[in-house]
Amino acid sequence: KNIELSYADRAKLPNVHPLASKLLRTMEEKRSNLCVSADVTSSEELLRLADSLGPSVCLLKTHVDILQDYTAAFGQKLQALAEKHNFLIFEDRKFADIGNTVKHQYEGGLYQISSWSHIVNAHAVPGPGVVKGLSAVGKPLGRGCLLIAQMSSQGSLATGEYTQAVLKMAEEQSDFVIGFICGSKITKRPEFIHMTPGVQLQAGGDGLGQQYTTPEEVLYNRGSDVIIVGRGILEAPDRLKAAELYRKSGWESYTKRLCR
Ligand code: S5P
Repeated sequence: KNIELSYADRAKLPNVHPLASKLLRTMEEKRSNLCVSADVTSSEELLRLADSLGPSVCLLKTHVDILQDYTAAFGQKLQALAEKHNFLIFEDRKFADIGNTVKHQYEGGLYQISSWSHIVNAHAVPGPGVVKGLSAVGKPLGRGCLLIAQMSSQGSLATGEYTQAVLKMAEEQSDFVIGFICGSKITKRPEFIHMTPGVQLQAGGDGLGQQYTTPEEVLYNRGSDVIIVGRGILEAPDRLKAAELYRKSGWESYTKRLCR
């Protein structure tokens, strides 16, 4: 009666993107649907964080443009840690311009994001050209993209018909789009991966519009696949202990969903 596929089953689907497949396999192997949002401003600290939390996560999310001390070696160092601990890197750049501009922003500039980040994300506001531009750079490198279908912040305009249009855009470029940033599952197509930010062990907010829901609510009730957790872990007295708490909570919610 249960038609819910496991991460491992989904990794083997004939039409799954190779990078999505890799992520799903990693999630199964590490029993982790946790993406840590490493929102710190020192690259040394970020790299230490990646080394210590690496074993607990399937994915590590960065905001490279908040680093005070970025150097060109950063990408290589983070990649080495990703290999050491078997996680993927997701630069949360939220591209949102015409294809030609995002192509340059993705490949060039100071950060050369495409050279070190397996996954990036984009707003769908500009139309399909934003994905075409990113794809021109990322596809030959085996990279993948998430489209922002919904946001966790209060008053977000990404709802309803907009979310549906994002889904359609993803379906039309599924050779590069591997999933979504969203609050809940938006498509039954099991090849797409749903990732949800705004997660803490206790529901609430941050005073600047962020809204938090729990791992269980996100993974069990709302059918998402990956929880993205920043301050819930970063502001904990013991970050590793907190990360393991989120990993276990996330994994339990997922296995409970499979047995439903
Ligand atoms: O809708 C969104 C999309 C993203 S990618 N809401 C979000 O909060 N994010 C990102 O997730 C945000 O930029 C931040 O890096 C992280 C959430 O961090 P936290 O500290 O609130 O858990």
